[in-house]
Amino acid sequence: MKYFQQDIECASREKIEAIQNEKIVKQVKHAYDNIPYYRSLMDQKGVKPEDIKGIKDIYKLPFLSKYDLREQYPDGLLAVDKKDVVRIHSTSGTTGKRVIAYYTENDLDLWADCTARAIVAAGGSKEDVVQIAYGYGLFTGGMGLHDGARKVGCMTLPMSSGNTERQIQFMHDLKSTILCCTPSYAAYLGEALKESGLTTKDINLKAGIFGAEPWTESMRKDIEKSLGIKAYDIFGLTELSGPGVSYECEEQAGMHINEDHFYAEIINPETGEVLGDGEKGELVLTSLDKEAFPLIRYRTRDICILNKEKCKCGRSFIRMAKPMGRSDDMLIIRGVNVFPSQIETVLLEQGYTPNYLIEIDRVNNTDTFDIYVELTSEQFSDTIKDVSLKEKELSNALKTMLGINPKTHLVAPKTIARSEGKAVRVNDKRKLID
Ligand code: DLL
Repeated sequence: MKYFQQDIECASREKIEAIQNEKIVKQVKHAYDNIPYYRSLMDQKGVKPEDIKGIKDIYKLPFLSKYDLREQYPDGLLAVDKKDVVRIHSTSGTTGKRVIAYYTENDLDLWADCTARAIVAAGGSKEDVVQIAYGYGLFTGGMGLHDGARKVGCMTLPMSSGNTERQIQFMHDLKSTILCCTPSYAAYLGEALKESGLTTKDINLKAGIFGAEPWTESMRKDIEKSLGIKAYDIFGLTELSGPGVSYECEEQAGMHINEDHFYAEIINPETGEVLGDGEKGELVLTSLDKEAFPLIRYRTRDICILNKEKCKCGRSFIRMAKPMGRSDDMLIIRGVNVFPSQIETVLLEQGYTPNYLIEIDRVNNTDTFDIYVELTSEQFSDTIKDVSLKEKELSNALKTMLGINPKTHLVAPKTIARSEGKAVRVNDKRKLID
């Protein structure tokens, strides 16, 4: 089995556009009729549902952002009767109010199709044992991949995140073939496998489906090596269902957007102007058929590029590049824009692990910028004599990438806390807001 739903995954452009044209007209009317807040936004913009005759008219509609979701917390954007809602999920955000996303039975069914497509694209079938080590609960990762694996007919292990020893034991004893978790947890499981005395030959894993946070190509190579697998990227966000907005195929060259369910645009985040093909900007997504929580032109804050070229895998869905950070992940240190993903790229290029912590503070009105990087046991014994030289070399490489000079600290193995879910890489101690 190469595709889960070949008729749509490999459909002609005309067919995909026809589906989008039909769905957007219905979806705008649904949101306008059932969400008073959305109706007022459209009224303010002077646009009526009748003005939307197809997907090409989408630019006429207002954007939605996290601001609107907070304003309307907890259910101001719910478009169906509560009795038709069968589940909620919520974001892990630590600032402001959490986002609550609502699902009808049909919403869950279509979402499961999306994650099932991702599992099949990663080589999954009824023969597979899928170990799900994303968190279960309010986070969408666990249940999102779970429902997809069930649809494919895989034997599904609902491990949730954490309890690393048990993860390795079940992986070995139950012969898991596909692992689903965050890339940082996958890297940790790779380390844990080695420490347990097992090698990749002792387990049956062939693939991993990793997402929920930015990760680099070098991190992909590290994980592929430490677990003996092919690592696939998967993208999504709670507001738009969860994992499965887009997924990678065997070409590993961008994630195919499930265009029958989501319409993607790239805009200039400052002006809101829609950008042309191949231009880098903020990803804006529209859910074309969500009943309970129909977000239209939602600004994700993820910075990425769309690619409309045909993929060798045979799927016709357009692809999005790995989002290498959100506009709100960006740190401004001494006035310079810094993305944690840039730091990670340098660390991996220089042969370090992706176990690091960025610490920023403000002393005498100047930002301090420290990066703690963990050494492996081998590096630790090799480096101990010339730590300060190595630290200087690393600071120089980082300066070339970032434009500013961090103070790097090479630290002993196992001194930086591991994450079982999304990694925490930044400790910003500056008190910039009272
Ligand atoms: O992280 C949904 C998810 C679960 C995706 C499991 C993939 C796998 P949220 O917690 O709402 O939802 O966070 C969404 O995470 O806007 C991106 O900034 C980031 N993100 C998600 N997937 C990727 C990825 C889930 N593959 C936010 N690469 C998004 C980079 C990602 N960033």
